Amino acid sequence: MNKTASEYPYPVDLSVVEEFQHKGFVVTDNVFTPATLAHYASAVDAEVALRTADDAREVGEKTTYEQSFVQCMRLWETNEIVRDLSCDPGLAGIGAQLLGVDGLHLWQDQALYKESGGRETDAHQDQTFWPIGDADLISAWIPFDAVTFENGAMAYVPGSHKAGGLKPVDITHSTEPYDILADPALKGAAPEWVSVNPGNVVWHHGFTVHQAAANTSPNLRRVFTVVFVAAGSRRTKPWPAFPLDRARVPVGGLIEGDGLPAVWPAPQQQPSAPELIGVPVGPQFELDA
Ligand SMILES: O=C(O)CCC(=O)C(=O)O
Repeated sequence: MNKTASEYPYPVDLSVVEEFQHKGFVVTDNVFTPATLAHYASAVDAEVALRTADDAREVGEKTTYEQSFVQCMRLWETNEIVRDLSCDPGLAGIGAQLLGVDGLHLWQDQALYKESGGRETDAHQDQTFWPIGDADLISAWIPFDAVTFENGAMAYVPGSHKAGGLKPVDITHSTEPYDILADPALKGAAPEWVSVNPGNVVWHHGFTVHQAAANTSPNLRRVFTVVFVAAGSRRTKPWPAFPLDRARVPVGGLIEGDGLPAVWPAPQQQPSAPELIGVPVGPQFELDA
C-alpha cells in the first residue's frame, strides 16, 4: 500500500516525481544538512583511505577504467556510519516516491572518487550490467562537494530510460565500449549536464543513459552513490552477479537476503552486514573474484 506524503521523512513534490518519470533523472534539493553531509563524507573518506592505503599510483599509471574513478563498493558493510547513510529512510523514501513503488531493497553503495586528471566516465546504462531484467532500479548520486562540468559532473540523456535495456557498455574497457550515445533508440538526444551543490542529490533510473565529465580541476571529486531496487523484483538470468550470488538468489528468486536488505519502508532495526564481505576496491562481478 502506498504511504501518504506525511509518512515519508522527505516528501517529494509531485512535480519532481513527474520530472523523474518523464526525464529519467531529477535533482532533489537539501536532502542533507551541511553538518550531516560532512559527517558522512568524513566516514566515506576514512573508509576509502583505508581500502586504498596500499595504492600509491598516480592517476596516469592506472588502468583506463581506474582513471575514471577510485571505486570502493559496499562501504555500508564495513563502516557503521556509512550504513546510516546507505540505509537512511529519508533517502530510501525518496527513491520509493520517485519510482512509485511501495518497498525498496538496497542493491549496492559505492564511493566514486574522481581524481584530479581523471578521465571521463563513459556513457552507459547501469541496469544492463546486472541479471535483473527490467526491475525498477534507482540510483542516488550524492556529491560531497560542489560538482560542475570542470570536476566531473554527470550528464543524462533525457527520456532514455524509456528505451529499456540497450546494448551493455563495457566501461571497464576490457573490450571496446559500445557507443551507446549513437544507439538509434536514443534518436540523437543530447545528454544534459547537471551541476549540483552538496546537500542535493541527483537521482537516475536504472535504464537512464548517463556519463560523467573528466576532472580537469586540481581537486578530488568526491561522490557516493546508493542504488535501490524495488521490493518484489526477481533475478532473471544465471550469469554472475556478486550480490545475487552471495545471497544465493536463484533465477526467478526474489532479490533479497544477505547483503540485500529491505530499506523502505524503514525497518525496525538497522540491517546487519552480510557474513561474506566483498573486495575492498573495484567492481566485483563474481563471487570468488
Ligand atoms: O560518478 C561517475 O563518474 C559515474 C557514476 C555512475 O555511472 C553512476 O552513478 O551510475
